[in-house]
Amino acid sequence: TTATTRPRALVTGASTGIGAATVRGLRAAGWDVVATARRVERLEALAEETGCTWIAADLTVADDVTRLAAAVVEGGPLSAVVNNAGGAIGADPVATGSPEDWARMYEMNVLGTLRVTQALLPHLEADGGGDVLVVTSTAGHEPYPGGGGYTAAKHAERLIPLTLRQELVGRPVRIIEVAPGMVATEEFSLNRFAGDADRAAAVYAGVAEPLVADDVADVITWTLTRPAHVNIDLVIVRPRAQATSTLVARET
Ligand code: 8X3
Repeated sequence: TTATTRPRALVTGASTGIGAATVRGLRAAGWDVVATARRVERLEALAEETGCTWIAADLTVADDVTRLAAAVVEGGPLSAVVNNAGGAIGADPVATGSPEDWARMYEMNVLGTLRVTQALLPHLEADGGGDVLVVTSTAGHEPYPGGGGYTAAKHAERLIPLTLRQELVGRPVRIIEVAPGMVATEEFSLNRFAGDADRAAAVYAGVAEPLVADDVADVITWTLTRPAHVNIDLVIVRPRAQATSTLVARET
């Protein structure tokens, strides 16, 4: 890599929410960005809007990740992988949560990040190094009632950056975790509650000002644009109205 090469990132979960905002943020900061998600129409619209490129992939399918990684490598040097794809299913207590839901959340959040990271690490280390960023959650730091399978998956997911940072110490790779709390995005809570708009809206009801996707994208862009010797290990970011997963100030 020469000093004049533009940095280039892969952003997963780019069709909406924090992922789409991160594509916009990095593009605004002058990066080349490859966006990936399952929904082609969303990726096409984002490419039209931001000038990013895109590759459709389902990160729960190993062959898709292999194909994605090959196309990313083909496209040139890579400065960062932003592992943002993930999500929650339901808010059942441990006593009644479905093992299938727990497995799906593990697949999406943990194994998706693992596959993408494994596939692209060698390429990140080439050409002077690069960054692995994982968007986890405050759910990866504190359990809460009804968090069950999601908090379990997010705790497991954050073991990927925590372990990698030890395994790769001294190598030209920065390992960054960004853990957002309450972020009002278009789809996170809607997906969690299987399209139940009332339940999704209740998550943010009365909260003075939840974070929005751009707030988190801004943090992500900041961590990636520090000088190469500066590794931002972890940023926990919540709205001012939130102290913990369950202690949230609401206007009633
Ligand atoms: C989302 C934060 O509190 O809904 O990752 O688990 S929370």
